[in-house]
Amino acid sequence: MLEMESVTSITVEPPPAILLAEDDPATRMLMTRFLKKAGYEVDAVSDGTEALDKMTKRYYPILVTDWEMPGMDGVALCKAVRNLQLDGYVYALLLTARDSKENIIAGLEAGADDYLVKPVHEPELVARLNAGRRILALEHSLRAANHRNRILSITDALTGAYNRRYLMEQLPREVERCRRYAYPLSVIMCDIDLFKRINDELGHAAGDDVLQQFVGRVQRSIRSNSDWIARYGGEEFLLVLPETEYKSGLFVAEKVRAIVGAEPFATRMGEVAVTTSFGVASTGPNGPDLALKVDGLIKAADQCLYQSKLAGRNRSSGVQIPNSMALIANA
Ligand code: GH3
Ligand code: MG
Repeated sequence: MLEMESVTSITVEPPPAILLAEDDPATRMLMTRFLKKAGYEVDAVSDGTEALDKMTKRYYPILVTDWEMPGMDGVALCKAVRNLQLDGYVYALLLTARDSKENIIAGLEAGADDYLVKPVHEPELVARLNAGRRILALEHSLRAANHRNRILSITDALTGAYNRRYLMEQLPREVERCRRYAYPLSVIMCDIDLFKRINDELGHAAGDDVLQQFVGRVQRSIRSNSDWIARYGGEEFLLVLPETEYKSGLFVAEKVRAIVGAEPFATRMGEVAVTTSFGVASTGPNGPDLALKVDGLIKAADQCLYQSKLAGRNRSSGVQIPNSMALIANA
């Protein structure tokens, strides 16, 4: 069960790192002392250009910048920071001796979130940074929620495998990548044998247990950093194996077949023996040609799966799709 993150978690999170840009050495030292005393990790620089350079190399959630500095000033720095693609939001606090309304408006419009009029009053600085941390915590929880939603939207809720939406989004990319780098690609259509009988004899919930455990067994037997499995339909799954040629694809299918068949599955209604049939479709060793589309690859795997079923189930069949375009080009 996923838990919502609480905004109040800022009390337990360590204080975020601060980048301080201040050209006056005495103020820089004083500010660094204030910030460190409040528990922050501080990197201090003396101008806007240096600050911007540091910002591109590391993510600082909080920027405290003086307005007037030689070269790039604080306002230009805020503007530039807003145009960077960073890992998260930067809360920008502008220090200024200019406290006229026009100046404050100009600073906020340039991208500063808040301002502090010099000379800096230490408790006010700490209070304003705490307000900034509340904004950062909100942004953090929003990002985390977006990430969770993305995961949910591409995952099959029952088995934890990727869902069909992800498959149809990601497989064309895999095909394209293998084409560009001339790597082979194999896909394996897997279908649990006589699954309807398991449902009929043990009930739908026990059938669900089998589906879950099937995916678990498959995931434990493939390369976790490159291979992946998606639920294609009810009890049909597609295994995607980048950089895998035909022979290895068949080998993986046989390995998974052995792992599924080796031990019965423990369902809530007792143990049940499960077998699976496989259809492997692979590109040539130098990757897919221009004519090969995802639909063709899946269809080829499906036809091989059908052959496995016809031949008596609990087996693997496969095909290496000929490079038709290469043949034409060579002719
Ligand atoms: P074959 O060996 O030819 O593949 O036979 P089969 O019984 O596995 O194939 P069939 O297509 O006849 O039956 C598939 C069954 O899978 C029917 C359907 O009710 C069941 N099924 C589909 N999705 C789910 C699910 O999420 N949970 C459960 N428990 N069963 C499902
Ligand atoms: Mg089946």
